[in-house]
Amino acid sequence: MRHTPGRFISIPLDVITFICQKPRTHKNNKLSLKLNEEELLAFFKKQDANKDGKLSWDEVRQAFSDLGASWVSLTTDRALLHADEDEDGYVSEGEMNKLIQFALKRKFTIQ
Ligand SMILES: [Ca+2]
Ligand SMILES: [Ca+2]
Repeated sequence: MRHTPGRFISIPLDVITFICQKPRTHKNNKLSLKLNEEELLAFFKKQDANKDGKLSWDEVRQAFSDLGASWVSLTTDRALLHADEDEDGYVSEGEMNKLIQFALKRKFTIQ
């Protein structure tokens, strides 16, 4: 026998297509729940990485990224436009409520 069969596994094209199109799941995909106001507040407070009591653009961006938002940077821009009333570039504790209202409207869930 001159040709030994190859050892590669042939994968049907539709399986490959399925794998490629499968949305990336969050690392902690134990539960998927819609967040209420209180949970969002707790969630956003946790995003204050440098503990200065306010959320920077990067911290808000990370929050929306964790929430699985699409167009994360654009969403962050919109969120800050909505929440950052004194336009200092940060969402302070007093402005946090506006950020939550913004997030609530978009019905984010944690997965
Ligand atoms: Ca901060
Ligand atoms: Ca502000």
